[in-house]
Formats: sequence, structure tokens, C-alpha cells
Amino acid sequence: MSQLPQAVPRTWKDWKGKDPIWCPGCGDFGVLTAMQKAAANLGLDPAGTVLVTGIGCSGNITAYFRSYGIHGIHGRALPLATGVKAANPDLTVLVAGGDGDGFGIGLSHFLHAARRNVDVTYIVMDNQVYGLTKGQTSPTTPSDMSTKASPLGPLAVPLNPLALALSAGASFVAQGFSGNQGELVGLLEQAVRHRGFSFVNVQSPCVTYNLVNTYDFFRQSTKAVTHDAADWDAAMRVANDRSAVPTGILYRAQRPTLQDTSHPIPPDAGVPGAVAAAADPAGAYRAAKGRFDAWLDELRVR
Ligand SMILES: Cc1ncc(C[n+]2csc(CCOP(=O)(O)OP(=O)(O)O)c2C)c(N)n1
Ligand code: SF4
Ligand SMILES: [Mg+2]
Repeated sequence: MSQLPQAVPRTWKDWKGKDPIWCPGCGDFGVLTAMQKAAANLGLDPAGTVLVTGIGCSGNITAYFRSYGIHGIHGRALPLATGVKAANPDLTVLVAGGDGDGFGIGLSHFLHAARRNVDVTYIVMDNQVYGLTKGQTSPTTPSDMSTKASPLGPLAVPLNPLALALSAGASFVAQGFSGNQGELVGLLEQAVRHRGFSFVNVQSPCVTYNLVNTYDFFRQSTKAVTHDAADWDAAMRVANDRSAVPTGILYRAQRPTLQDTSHPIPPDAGVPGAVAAAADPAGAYRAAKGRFDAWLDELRVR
């Protein structure tokens, strides 16, 4: 683990870790810089921030971002991060990885973290391929895109991460493009500020193995969302509209987090948490459950 700075960094450059070994032009550079700028703008403390990642070119970002970090195993970043947040709710927990990591081997963790409203920010560098292992198809590869290992294409329709997150109950769903720094920094700041599971899918071109979804492609096909982010139905319509690549916040709502709705832990157990810290833990639990039920009614998901 690298030596952490003693004082809270003032500029994004203070969040720099090791020099990245990504291919020149990789979209992940833009994501890293945006994360560093968002962290600086939010005044985060590196010693109170943990970045948990899976395996992939994207997962290497732990070494390049100067906070505490856990470079875990492929597809398991979210359960690891859930444990980190449960053990110390005071930490700012960021989770990052690729489309293969999050929507392939780790897909079920993604859905369950969303529905549990785990209070972490999940950033996916979506390049529509398995970059690290030399460009095989991933769950988001377009059905008409051929790769070296799959010359006829994936022979499957691509998953839709935004629609999946919405249907699983994510309380914050956004999409950015690594080539649009200004927008991405703002999205990441709002995602980290959000209390609950915040998901930011970032279109992050792999310049080596994906010669279809290029920077030019995204410059021409991204379209900023304009609907009210509180409107779940509108968010779902935008997520399913394949005529453009939406960017911005598709959906945002407040509801109790996993921490709020977990079974009360006796205050003398030494574990902090909204419910455990309440004078009347059982009453606080019932109140949190009531707010949760009201949210389900509002969404008509039961
Ligand atoms: C359990 C397990 N299965 C498979 C692998 C091999 N593997 C490493 S990275 C990777 C896919 C990476 O793709 P993605 O998550 O999209 O990240 P990217 O490299 O594109 O950023 C695979 C299949 C592994 N390391 N562990
Ligand atoms: S292989 Fe692709 S994803 Fe990996 S570092 Fe190179 S450009 Fe980036
Ligand atoms: Mg990938």
C-alpha cells in the first residue's frame, strides 16, 4: 500500500498514485482523472476513502488513485465493498471495474447491491470488451461487432446496464463518457454525495480492441438526458431507447440504505450505524422499514 498524504489534498493531482500502464489513449485515463477531480472538489480525505476494484485493465485503477484500496478478485468487488462499508460506515467507499467484471461474472452482485441500496458508488468503465485478456466479447458487446475470438460476433444481444440497474432498484443511475470530463466530474461528485447505491456507467473506449465504439462514435451518439431524474418511468424509457447513448443522471431517489434497514445492532456492540445508534433501535428499525415500504409503493414494484 502506498504512503498516504497526511493532510487532505487540495488539488486533483494530490490524488495521483502510480503512473498508469494503460495503452495510450485508453478511455480509463479520463475516468481516473475525473475521479481525482471529483475527490478533490468534494474535499474527500484519502485516509477515509477506500477504492475497491475487480480484475481487468479498469481494475488496475486502485494503484493509480491515492486512497486506501483493495484490488480484489474478478467479479467480486461489490461484495468486498459491501463488507468494507458494513464494517466502517464512516468510510467513503468507491467501487470500480469493467463491463466483464460487473455485468458478466459479477452480475448477480451488481443486482443485489442495487436492490439492497448499499451505500457505495459503483463506477463501471464500460468498453464493451474484455480488455485485459485481449479483446474477447463482453456482456455489452454489440451483437454485430466481431472480435478476434468471436469473428461472427457474440451471438447474443447486449445487456443493458442502465435498465438492469433501474429494474434492480438502484437509487442513483447515471451514465457518462470518459471523453466528456466536465460532465463526468459532476456526475461522480453527485454519485458520491448520494446516500445509497449510486451507479455510474462510463463509456470508456478501449482503443486497442474495440475499433467500433470509438471516441468519435460516442461524440456523435451521446445525448444529454433532459427528463426529471425523479421519474423512474422516464428513466426506463431513456435507458431502453437505443437510438442514442444517454448521458447524465437518469434516476435519483432517496430510500433507506442497507445500513439503515439492517437488523438493529446493540449500541454496546461498538458498531456504528443509524439504527444501532438510535435511542430506540427497534422503533428506528420500524420507521426505516416504513420509509422503505412507502418507496416500494411509489415505484409499484410489489
Ligand atoms: C475468476 C476469473 N475468471 C477469469 C479471469 C480472467 N479475466 C481477467 S480480466 C477479465 C475480463 C476483463 O474485462 P473487463 O472486466 O471488461 O475489464 P477491462 O479489462 O475491459 O477493463 C477476465 C475474463 C480471472 N482473472 N478470474
Ligand atoms: S487494452 Fe483496452 S482497456 Fe486495456 S489498457 Fe489498452 S485500451 Fe485500455
Ligand atoms: Mg471491459
